[in-house]
Amino acid sequence: MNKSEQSALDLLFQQDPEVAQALQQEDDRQRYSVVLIASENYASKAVLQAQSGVMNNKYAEGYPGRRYYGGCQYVDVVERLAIQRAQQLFGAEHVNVQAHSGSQANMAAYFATLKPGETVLGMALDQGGHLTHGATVSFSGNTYKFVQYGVDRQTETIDYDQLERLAQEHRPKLIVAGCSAYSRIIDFPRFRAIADQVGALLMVDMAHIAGLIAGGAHPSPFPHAHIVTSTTQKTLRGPRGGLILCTEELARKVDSAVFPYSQGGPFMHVIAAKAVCFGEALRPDFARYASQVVSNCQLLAQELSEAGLRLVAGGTDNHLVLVDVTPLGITGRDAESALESVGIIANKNAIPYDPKPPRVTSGLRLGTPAITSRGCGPAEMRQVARWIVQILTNMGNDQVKQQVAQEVRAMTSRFPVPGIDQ
Ligand code: DSN
Repeated sequence: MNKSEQSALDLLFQQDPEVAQALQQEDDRQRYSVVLIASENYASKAVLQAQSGVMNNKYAEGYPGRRYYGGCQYVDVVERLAIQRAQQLFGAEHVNVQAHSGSQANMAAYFATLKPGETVLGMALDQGGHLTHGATVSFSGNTYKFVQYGVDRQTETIDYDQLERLAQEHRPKLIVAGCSAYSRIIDFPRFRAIADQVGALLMVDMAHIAGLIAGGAHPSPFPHAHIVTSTTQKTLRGPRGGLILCTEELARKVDSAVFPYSQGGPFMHVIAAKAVCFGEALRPDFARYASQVVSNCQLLAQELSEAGLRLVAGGTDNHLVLVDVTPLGITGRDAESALESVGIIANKNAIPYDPKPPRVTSGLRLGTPAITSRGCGPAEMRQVARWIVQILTNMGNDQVKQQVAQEVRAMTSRFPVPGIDQ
């Protein structure tokens, strides 16, 4: 923390010690944890600075050059920069950077392409999809007629033949590709071919893999998708927020589905931070980071597999790996909490065809974006895999826990925290 950041924190401690203390504790928690949540990352200092700046104060309904408030000349600059940089990064015809989150980006994408009650194909949440891809507890599953596809029981990879059959049978208006717990490459050309067979539009929710796509470590959904949604905080390593990219043909519908249809004033401070994030992702070192995220994850997966753990879909091509912990005689919930007790932070996750409920689960989702951003490489991946195996095969052994907790503390102390130390 530099001098001016310290004095800002001191000021907050004087004015609101309870909030300041929680911030300080969260800072420490992030510093001394091995963060393996696949959707989390460490944003840079530049991203955090833009996001906490004066643009927080500005109302700017509308779009650059077409606002409903005065005083928008500087927020126009950052929104135009964010749009241009995202276009360059992903090769999209049109970009909307105003969606407040991934779920709101998906909501706007549906509003732009569907009428209530129309049929959509989406991947089931318990097979690796997302709440907003048609789960009945989400607006998506209630507003539209979602038909859910999933993975093959044997290979645990997307069952494209089933997808094709469902498309032929239900003639959807839209097919949604994209996942929150799927470790293999998504075949976007195959999705598009199936969409074309039935005259559907193809939407890709690339939230989890956006940073890999930007860095060339996963095939791009362009030019296959008609509309692409994302968050900016996951592998892309930006501020928390949403993003929509689409063809020129859908541009007006997408913009009006965001504002005025589903949102009011855009978060201009977040849009400024998105511009910084896209600028960072355009640099050559971002491609190195993206490729390291994948190679770190593959090494972690290989080490876990060699130690006897069962990996869903047999391994990984991306930033996450899903471990079936049932052969160890434990649940995902047990695994999450045992690892947390030694400073390794991951999340329980349903595995395909999981008989256990979502608050228990049979799986553990592990991801490498955050530890890669901290500079960890092969040696640390081997070490992290050893710790995970030690903890999960010695549940309730306090001596093992104490030893691993000390080693976690020692390792995390050696790696600077992006956004906090550098
Ligand atoms: N909650 C996010 C995740 O962890 O994958 C998806 O929105």
